[in-house]
Amino acid sequence: MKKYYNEEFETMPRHEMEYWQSLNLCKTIRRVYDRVPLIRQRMDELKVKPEDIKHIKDIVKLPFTTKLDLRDTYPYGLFACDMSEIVRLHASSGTTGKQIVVGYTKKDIDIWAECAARALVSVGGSKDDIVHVSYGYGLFTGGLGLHYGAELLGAVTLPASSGNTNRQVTMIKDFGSTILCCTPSYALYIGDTLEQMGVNLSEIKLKSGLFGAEPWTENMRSEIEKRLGIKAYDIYGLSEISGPGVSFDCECQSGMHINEDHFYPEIIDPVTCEPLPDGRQGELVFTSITKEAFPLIRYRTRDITSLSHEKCSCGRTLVKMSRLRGRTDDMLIIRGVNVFPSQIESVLLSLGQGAPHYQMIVERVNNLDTLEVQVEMSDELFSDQVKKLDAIEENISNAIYSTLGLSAKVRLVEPRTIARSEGKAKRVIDNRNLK
Ligand code: DLL
Repeated sequence: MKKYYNEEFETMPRHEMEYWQSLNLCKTIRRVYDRVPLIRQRMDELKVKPEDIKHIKDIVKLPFTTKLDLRDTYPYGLFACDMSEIVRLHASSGTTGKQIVVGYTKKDIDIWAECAARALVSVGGSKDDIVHVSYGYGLFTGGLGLHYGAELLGAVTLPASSGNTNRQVTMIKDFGSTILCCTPSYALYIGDTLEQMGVNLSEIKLKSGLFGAEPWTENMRSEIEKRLGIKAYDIYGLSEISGPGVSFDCECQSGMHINEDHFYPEIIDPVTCEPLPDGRQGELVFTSITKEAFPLIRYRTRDITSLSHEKCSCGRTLVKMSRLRGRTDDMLIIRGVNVFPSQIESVLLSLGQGAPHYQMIVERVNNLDTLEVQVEMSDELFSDQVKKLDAIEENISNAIYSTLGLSAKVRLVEPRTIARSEGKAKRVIDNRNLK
């Protein structure tokens, strides 16, 4: 069985990788400067010409791109090729404003498929697998991204899409799916459904899963591994850069290798925009150095992570990014305390109380923020002894206070009462009407 999909690039020595990146950055900058008016204007303002970019390290001379730029140039303003060369469009809805539209040429699609295939091989996939794709198909990149990766690998590709969870379980069992691809919250939902349908783990052949598209935690990883009897791996991507496969976990499960021969990463301080060294958490910035249709230059993802160039025992030399901490924009500030939903999730899972289904409800009462955390009880916990429930709520509330310094009202709710998501989970309901 292959250990790498593309050994040459996945294990490339650093100096060769830098040479490749430099070459491709120069080509991309020339292309973008000639074809994308906004970037040309920004570079002219900074007095940077394409010929000033000779090495990948020169990237710091270039202007940043933000989501606002994508909205302002909607729909095709940042495309760097003719529409006749585009073979696919994807779009991301986002929570506010216009959606953003991303185009791919045939070559862009081939590269994306290879990135997804690298991820599948990294989690033990081969042409002998049945890859069950339960990410949504459509404008969202999850479904089609892994679909093309699995087909490129020569695996049996099952385009299950999301939804109809009983049927998903039946397919997993009857068709013998071996690799599951979906959001981590949906993986847990599938786990619940397996249990409810009385399907035993010995009746299914799943061995691993590629879970991403939303923040999750190490505790959630253990929970999925236990419930589905598999190894659970993280996969990252974003519509603007490429769908799933921008980076992926390897067998070490200790950070995701970035396909940096296509997507060059930097970490910056989100306030000062200064580059940060390995190990420091900050905002992830990507430059797509091989894209034809939609090459973004120093795109600020708003995702928070850190990079590591340390040697990985899987043999890959591709730089690793740590599990995502959240986004600069899903960080809630509640009574001055910065809170990421993933921190609440960690607390809940570390207590081992309640199923990892929760929702945070933020209100503003008399100018004061309040946080209520609704936690769904597991069936075992479900009990009508009010005293016991009170004690559990208090215990969770204390743990949130001691970890985050934030007092929260905790309310246990009955099993299966928090709306399940078939895609990205909605963890926060913010009723504060903040601008
Ligand atoms: O979520 C692409 C994708 C599909 C990735 C399937 C992985 C698997 P968007 O809808 O554009 O694209 O959302 C991108 O989702 O900026 C992150 O904030 C978040 N995200 C994606 N993967 C992860 C992950 C797809 N593994 C946004 N962990 C990104 C945490 C993730 N957050």
